[in-house]
This record gives sequence, C-alpha cells and structure tokens, in this order.
Amino acid sequence: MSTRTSHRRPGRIAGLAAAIAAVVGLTTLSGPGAQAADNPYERGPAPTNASIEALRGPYAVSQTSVSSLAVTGFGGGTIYYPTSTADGTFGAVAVSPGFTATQSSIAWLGPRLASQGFVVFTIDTNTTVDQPDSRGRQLLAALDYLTRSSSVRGRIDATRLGVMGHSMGGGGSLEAAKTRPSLQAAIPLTPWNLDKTWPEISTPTLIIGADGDTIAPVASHSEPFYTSLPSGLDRAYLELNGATHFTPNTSDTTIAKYSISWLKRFIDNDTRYEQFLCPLPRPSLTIEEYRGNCPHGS
Ligand code: 9J3
Ligand code: ZN
Repeated sequence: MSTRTSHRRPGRIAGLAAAIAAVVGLTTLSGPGAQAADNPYERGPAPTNASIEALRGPYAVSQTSVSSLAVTGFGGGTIYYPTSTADGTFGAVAVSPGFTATQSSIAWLGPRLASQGFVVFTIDTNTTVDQPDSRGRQLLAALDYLTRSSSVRGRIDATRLGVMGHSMGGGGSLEAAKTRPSLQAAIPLTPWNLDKTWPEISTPTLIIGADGDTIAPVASHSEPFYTSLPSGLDRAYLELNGATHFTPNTSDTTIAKYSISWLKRFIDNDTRYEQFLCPLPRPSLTIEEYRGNCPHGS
C-alpha cells in the first residue's frame, strides 16, 4: 500500500474497487483481529470434526449452583460457564429436563456445551410434573434470571440466547421459541408435546428424535413438529439411530456435535460450523435420518 498522502481523487478503477469492497463488506484486516472484526460473536478456534466430537472443548469451565429459593418462575439450577473473561461475552442456553426428571438428567450438556464457549443453565422446574407450556415459560424465566440477575450476567450477550430441553422440556423449548422470537436457536431433544404444529416459530430449530422412542414416538412428535415448522426457516431434523427416549439423558457424541454446531451457527452466527450441517449429514451407524434446508442463512 502507498504511504503517499496526496489528496487527488481516486481513479475510476480504484474508486470502483473501493465501492465494490464497501458493498461486499471486504476488509483489508489480516491476522488475529480479522475474524473478530468479521463476526463479533465468533468464539474459539476453528472447529474440526474431532473438536466438536470431543468430551470437552477449548474453554475451561466453572459452575455455580442457583437455589430454587433465590429465583422465581423456575426451580433453580446450575450455571456452567467459561472460566476465562479474556474472550468477552458469550451466548447463553437454558436447558429443561423432562417429566418427573431433574437437572441431573441433562447435566452432561452443561460442561460439554460450555467448554465450547457458551453459558449453559441446566434448570430444575417448579415441579417435576410441569407440562410443556409451563416448561417453556420456565426456560424464559431462567434466561431472564441468567442475563439480568445471575452472578455471571456480565459474561453473557443477552441478545444471543437459546433453549434446549428433553421430552416435555423439549416440548417446552418449542413453546419458548414460539413465545419469544428473539431467541437465536432451539434444540428440542426427543421432544414431547400434545401440540403437533409449530408454524409460529421463527427461531432456527434443530429437532433431535430417536428411532426407538416409544414414549414420544417420532411419527407423532419430532417428525410432525419438524414438518410443521415454516419451510423457509433454518430448521433440521436429526433422527438418532439405535436410540431411545432416554438417549439424551447420558453423554452422547451425536447429540453433542450437532447441538454445538447448531448453537455456534445460529447463536454466534459462526459460519465455520456450517460445514458440519451442510451438506446434510448422511445416514450412518448413529444417524437414522437427517432432514433440513441448506445452505443455512439463505
Ligand atoms: O418428559 C417426558 O418424558 C414426557 C413423556 C411422558 O411421560 O409423557 C406422558 C405424559
Ligand atoms: Zn401448534
């Protein structure tokens, strides 16, 4: 680049190039600052298949317990968060357990997702028999507590939030997304709900079903939920192979890798993860079926 400081008008070619660069959003930055400048929400190193399958991601994780007595609208829980404050704020996700279950049933997702660069709140519900609509309201109350009152509120970007849940908690995550379109991602896990149709949702949604689920059979739950989402929405349906209703209750690499990719792609706008979502994953020993729209964000 020239260091001259003359103020002559740029030539037509240079002027045209500058105009194109401005429109296309090209930047002349290079080095470590370039990625952050391109996408302010991106966190962590470039992903690989191994990094999204790993038991832990690049961030060390701390946790803090939230007593049910200290909150209203949900039953307390555990917050898992990257220990370091060197990378600025993170997106956040609240996760609800299913019918009769507590946060322990989805606890494995806390450190697994937080270590990739999210604040993760695994919650207890007010009672273990709360129905999906109540679980949806409780997920939203938990996010509000997390971003407004919790001890880690300063570590969170309150505009970049998501919801997950198992079974009736997964049904609750659909309810939460329907109620609050500002949510950036939803991932229902073997979701259960009496409401079979979700055309109101505008949040990018990854529905994970299990081929052997006899409690929330995919034919009457995950599949109609997916099909009823708007066709133009960023949506996907992952049917786990050789899995049951309770597969989301223990550490599962297929659930983890696609959940991480979905949260990164839509909460962080991190297109480095698009490679794991598009082209659509093929059936395998762990994937019975995968449906979705590609590319995302179009
Ligand atoms: O949260 C769940 O596991 C829902 C499945 C269920 O027991 O529904 C029957 C009422
Ligand atoms: Zn409906």
